[in-house]
Amino acid sequence: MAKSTPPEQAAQAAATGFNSTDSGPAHDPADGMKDGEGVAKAAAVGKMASAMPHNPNKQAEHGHDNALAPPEGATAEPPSRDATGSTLAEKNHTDKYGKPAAPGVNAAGGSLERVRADPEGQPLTTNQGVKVADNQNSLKAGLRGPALLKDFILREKITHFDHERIPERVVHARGSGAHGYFECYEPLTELTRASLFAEAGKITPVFVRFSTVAGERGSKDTARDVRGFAVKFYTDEGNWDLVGNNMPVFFIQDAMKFPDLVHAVKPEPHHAMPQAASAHDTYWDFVSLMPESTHMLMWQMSDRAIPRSYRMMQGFGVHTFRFVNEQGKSTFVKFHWNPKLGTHSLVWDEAVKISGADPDYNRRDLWEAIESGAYPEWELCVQTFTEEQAEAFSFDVLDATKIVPEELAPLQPIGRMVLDRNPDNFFAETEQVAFCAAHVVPGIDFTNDPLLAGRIHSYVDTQISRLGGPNFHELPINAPLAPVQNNQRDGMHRQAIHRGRSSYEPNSLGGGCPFQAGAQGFVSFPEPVEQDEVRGKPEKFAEHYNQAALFYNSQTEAEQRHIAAAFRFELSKVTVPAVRRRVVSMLRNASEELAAEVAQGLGMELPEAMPRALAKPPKPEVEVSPALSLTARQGEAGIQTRQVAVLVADGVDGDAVWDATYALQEQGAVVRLVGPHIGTITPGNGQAIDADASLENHPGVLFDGVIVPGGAEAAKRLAADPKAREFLTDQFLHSKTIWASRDAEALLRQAGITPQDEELPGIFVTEKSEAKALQNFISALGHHRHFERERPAA
Ligand code: HDE
Repeated sequence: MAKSTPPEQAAQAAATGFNSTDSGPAHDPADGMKDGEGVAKAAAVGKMASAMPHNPNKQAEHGHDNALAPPEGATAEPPSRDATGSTLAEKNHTDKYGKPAAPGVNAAGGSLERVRADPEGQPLTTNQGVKVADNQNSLKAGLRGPALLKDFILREKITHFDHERIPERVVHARGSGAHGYFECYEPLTELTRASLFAEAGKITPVFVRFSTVAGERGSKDTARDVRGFAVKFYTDEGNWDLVGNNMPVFFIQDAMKFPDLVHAVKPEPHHAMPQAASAHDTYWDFVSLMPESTHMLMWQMSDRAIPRSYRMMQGFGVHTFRFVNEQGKSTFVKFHWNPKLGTHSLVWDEAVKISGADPDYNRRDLWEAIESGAYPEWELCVQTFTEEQAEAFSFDVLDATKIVPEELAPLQPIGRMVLDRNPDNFFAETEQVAFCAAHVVPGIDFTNDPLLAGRIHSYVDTQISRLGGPNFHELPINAPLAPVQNNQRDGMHRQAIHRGRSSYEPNSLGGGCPFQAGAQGFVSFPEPVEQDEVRGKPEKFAEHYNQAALFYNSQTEAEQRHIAAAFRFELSKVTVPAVRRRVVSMLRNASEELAAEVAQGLGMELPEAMPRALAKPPKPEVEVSPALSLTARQGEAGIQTRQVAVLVADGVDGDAVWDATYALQEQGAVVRLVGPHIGTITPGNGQAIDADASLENHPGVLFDGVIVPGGAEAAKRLAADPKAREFLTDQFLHSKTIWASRDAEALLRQAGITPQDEELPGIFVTEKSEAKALQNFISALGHHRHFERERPAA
């Protein structure tokens, strides 16, 4: 018969065994044993582990009802802090290892404050904190002697420099970002349990990155391209990334085709040309074999693809998502961002010239607007509809090449986003930010859109190679404000130092923590699925042209003209005529008028219409939707942040210069005094003018409007300057607002502006610079463009 261990012997065993990191005694030490902290810790661990004689949640892991309402994980109160710690020695501290962990806190996350670095008043050091005495010279054997290998300071500096670059994004490599906040208008609790929509006035911090898609990191901003519009919401229930574009549809319907699309649009593999442009063979070859892209091509060939400013473009979530409320009820939702400044674009000739004059045009615009306090703002709107409504639509809401016209589901504004803070450091914030279509929060869920499915995988995967490992979520810009606690461990560049020895769940040695959150956590919407496993598309996906026609037919004449010109330009760059023919044959199914115009512009016969994938397309519910035109949103901000040039040269009417400048500035416009050179200009009256831009460094394409004030002498000088002529010609051809003094008549004529043109909208030529003329200029500038005067060839 086995004898039980006498108490003294047990105490003795405990005194040795409980301090061992290997095997231990058969019995928990008794409470209150005086054999040191190791024994006390062992007593506490034993007590905590005994509180979980089995996993009490096992039964609740089964069955449908439990799946919808998972139980909270089991925990046991630790009898002391030591019970869950990694080490008893944590109570010792130095400046480096600091104080013990605060219970429940992961200090690797949270606000960016914890990592800001400011060198004010500080000497230069190495990465090891050693002060550097001389930052000018490498260490040499004698002043003219060889450099020495032991120069650890030089080697550290150069080695770090050698590794400064990281891979650029596979797509959307070129981008610009800003911080800001989202403010909820009203509680949306009937629709969603997402905490950021729970209360009126609730503020959620955001980081936004706008981008082009095809170009490399250093490519121009004004390429004809889709723009990324990615928003990271740091909600109190975790990060939600709404990774959208400035166009509401996409080229393809299934993630399987994404690498093909991107290979086709990127520079061609043999000679790596063209940069940041879709105007080449492989792109048009691919899209013309993929007629589902027709709708997106209409958007991409429209002025939407050359936005005047990131601040003046819409954003779209593209896919249909789900809102899920507290009761688990789901509603389909589409997300739209509408800019307060309205939707405005460049024209193609202007975009091409800007790419030379200022390749950072959109980046600069965003930065300067925020620095000047003119914070860009968007309203977040949703379209919501039920599963039954969706089934009745003539198109499939899981098809990312289709919109839900606003006529079928109106926009409901639910909040606003303001960008009010530029990043401190482009690399640390804008470059390292990692958006991910899989980042959703409780209350927002996916649908079965097969394009979205691929995205849910792709984003995390790509960050692993771009940001060098699986811990990119710990980079300060990516770390959520909501606490992060899990059992993921290790990997490259780990920041968090995890206390305790359990890194698995369930556990009793960490008191059960971190425990599964149960119903308060993310519960996936239980969409019923019972079908054959197949590779294929639903029938409705086969209709490719109804919405391409809807888009084209909803545009103004000028917008339609621009679409035709864009197709003409892009296809003129295609070197294989068969590819051109194929595109035009595809366009015939969307708009005979457009196809004919493009064919004519390319000097080719109209080919047969492309055979349709769906012989008898359904009749669309909506054939014209005014909301699809850029003109539907003029904005509420008048001339705010619009760039106006006042041309100055020696002899200019100084009073007129300042009257115009002050009046425009008062209304929020940005005025630049543009001279033949920067620096001092001597006006005909008043004090000297300091020109802050020159005709050379700021050509006309960079401005939304121009004023040529009076002063015969100045007008003569400008008329003699080819750059001033080109300035006015571009302003005129790009349908911008021009106000010139009669003194500048010769300049106007040389710029191709005839006496008849002076009667056209947006052109003012006056004898004097009187206040009324200024008011006319300002109100015309508020219209942004005067396409009525556009010459068809422009
Ligand atoms: Fe992306 N996309 N994408 N995309 N996307 C990336 O992720 C991908 C798609 C979008 O500012 C990549 O971090 C797949 C649609 C934006 O950092 C990559 C598919 C929409 C950004 C990726 C799509 C987008 C990206 C490259 C089809 C609009 C830039 C670098 C299945 C709703 C985010 C990165 C930023 C970036 C994959 C299609 C928007 C490779 C597989 C549709 C705004 O993961």
